[in-house]
Amino acid sequence: MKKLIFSSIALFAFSFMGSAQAKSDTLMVLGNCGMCKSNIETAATKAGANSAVWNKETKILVVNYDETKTTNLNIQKSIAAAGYDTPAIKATDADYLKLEKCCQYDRNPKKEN
Ligand SMILES: [Cu+2]
Repeated sequence: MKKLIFSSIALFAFSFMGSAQAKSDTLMVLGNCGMCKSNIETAATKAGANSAVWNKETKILVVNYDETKTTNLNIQKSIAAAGYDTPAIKATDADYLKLEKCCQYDRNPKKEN
């Protein structure tokens, strides 16, 4: 019985430690449609996010991740590689052009190139 109590305390402490590393961030990511939503969310989870929810109307992506497993920047890199500009990383033109026509969102019209 003592052993059982001890292991449940250990388990509790362990899960508490785990949650201390959980992080939630919001990122502005431009996109158009439901396909963009799945592209963006898939890219974020591929980079190690535990969950990713992008809102088509607000263009806000909410990611939850474990800081011991991935980083905000990692997630942004993955999203940029999928063709979407993020606050820290701009997608390359080549990656942007790989998007379906309907997904080629209006990029900053003042971009220089
Ligand atoms: Cu789209």
